[in-house]
Amino acid sequence: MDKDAEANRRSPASSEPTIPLDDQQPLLRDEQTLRGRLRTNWYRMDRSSRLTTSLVMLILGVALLGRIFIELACPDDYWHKPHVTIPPQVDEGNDTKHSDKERRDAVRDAMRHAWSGYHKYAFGHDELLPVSNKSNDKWGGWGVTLIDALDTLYIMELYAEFNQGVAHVTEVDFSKATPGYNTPFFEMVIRSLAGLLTAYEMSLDKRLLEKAQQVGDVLMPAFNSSSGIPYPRVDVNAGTAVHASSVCLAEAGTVQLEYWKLSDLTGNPAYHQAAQRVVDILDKDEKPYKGLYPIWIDINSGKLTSGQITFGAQGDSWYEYMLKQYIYSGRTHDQYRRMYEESIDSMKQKMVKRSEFDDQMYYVGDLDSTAKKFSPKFQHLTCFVPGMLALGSKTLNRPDDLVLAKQLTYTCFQMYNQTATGLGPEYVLFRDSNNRGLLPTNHKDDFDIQDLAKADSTETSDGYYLGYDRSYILRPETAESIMILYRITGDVMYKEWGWQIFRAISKWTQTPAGFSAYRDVMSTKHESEWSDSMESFFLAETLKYLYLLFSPTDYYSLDEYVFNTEAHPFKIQRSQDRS
Ligand code: DMJ
Repeated sequence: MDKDAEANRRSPASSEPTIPLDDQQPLLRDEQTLRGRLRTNWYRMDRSSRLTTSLVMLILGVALLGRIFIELACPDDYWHKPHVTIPPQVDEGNDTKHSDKERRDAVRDAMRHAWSGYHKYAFGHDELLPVSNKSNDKWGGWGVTLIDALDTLYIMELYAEFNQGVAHVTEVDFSKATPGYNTPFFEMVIRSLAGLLTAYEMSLDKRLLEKAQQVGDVLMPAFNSSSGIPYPRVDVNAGTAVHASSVCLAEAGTVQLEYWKLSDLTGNPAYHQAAQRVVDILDKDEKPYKGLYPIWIDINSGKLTSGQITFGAQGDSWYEYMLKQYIYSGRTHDQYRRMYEESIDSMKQKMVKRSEFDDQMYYVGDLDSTAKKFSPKFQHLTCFVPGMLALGSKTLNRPDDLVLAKQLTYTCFQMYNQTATGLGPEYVLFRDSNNRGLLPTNHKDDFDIQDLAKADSTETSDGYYLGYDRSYILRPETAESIMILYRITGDVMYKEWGWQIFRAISKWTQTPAGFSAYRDVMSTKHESEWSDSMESFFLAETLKYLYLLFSPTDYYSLDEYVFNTEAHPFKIQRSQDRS
């Protein structure tokens, strides 16, 4: 290029730079490509425009590199910070991005929501009816939801709500119940007595211990039978037990931890002695199989009757308490260890089966020792078993039990995972290879429900087994096992399972006032499936276990606390506490 041409190109007099013909030809050819066009524009700019453009490009480049660096180096949720707390009603879909803290806060918000609905519409009554915004007193009117929720509020650091509850409960006169109402002994021990004991152990508010003792005392007449086996109901106003000829295993054998703790805290051994007598009687009783106890007990004779054996309704927590009393005793009371190990060995031998359709899926069925029949029914209630096995495996060094615990937790999770709502049904029936069907499917016609109902009713006569029940009543057992499995194995998969379950609960059961039991886990009809019931164990157990799942593992550690069957954490006895 000659000097004149160069001068022309830079001429300030010209608005359009003039380009010599010689130079134009190759540039015109280049302009057919993007690079060419850019180069053309670049040469058309004056020096200061080129400088500004370079500077802008440099800044953009640095910003881009910075973003790439942060994407690679920072956690997934970086761009969402600062994050507001997720409302309890969360969106559908896969979500593995929330941190433990966000998940814990979401569970805490759910607790706050349930409590505030209860506070607004049902305060002091037994239960909130979360759809009609009314209340009931179906447990005698002591305010069981309030008592059951106290330690959950404390654990979640909802102290204002805890204090509201304490202020009320210290005014309740537990020597009275709704006139004509017969108070269920076991339910009020595991919910009310235990709830007051743990609220006391946490807050050290002496008024709570006084109230716990009052509840323990008004229920003690239950033990006044000729054998010492408790009656199932007490007439609190009359101060006597209600006469009955039989009681079920779980009701008689799941009051021991609570009365033992009451003895420890009051210094009065009579409570523990009365409860321990039941264990001694049943330990000596004849059983159809070593370690397996039929679910009915004759109150007069103290003998086990019937042949029905289950780790589900009416049997479940009896087995749980063998292990938990052993743990509570600081692993010193060997009777419980022996009884627990006998039970688990026989359960594994006679009641655990593997699905014929999915070889990863194991379950615990029911047994009728008289008819020598196995029922392939797996109850939601039985989903406490994997948590128990994992805890027992750690406590008693039984590694095989942990393997089974993982397999059963998988099945319990699948009971949720395979439904239309992601909620778990009351029970499922496993079918044999002639009759396909395993878990509830989206299509009712996949298997013959009439057949199932018939098969069930031939196995029992007490009317308990009603065939196929698809409801989810906000039960805790799967969340409980998932929390324990996470704490014992450290496998984060369990946190994802728990979060999935929590999201399903939020999505389908949350009402404007609380959370409601859901009639059919296969139906996505939402509100029309709400059955207007919120059991106190949802606040005492389900939300507590989920909260602990997302908390550090030393928060209410399994080494320091043993949870009663209603998830009330009792401090384990230290050697100096033992008499
Ligand atoms: C709770 O009241 C207790 O866990 C009890 O042992 C049986 N199940 C309910 C909740 O499902």
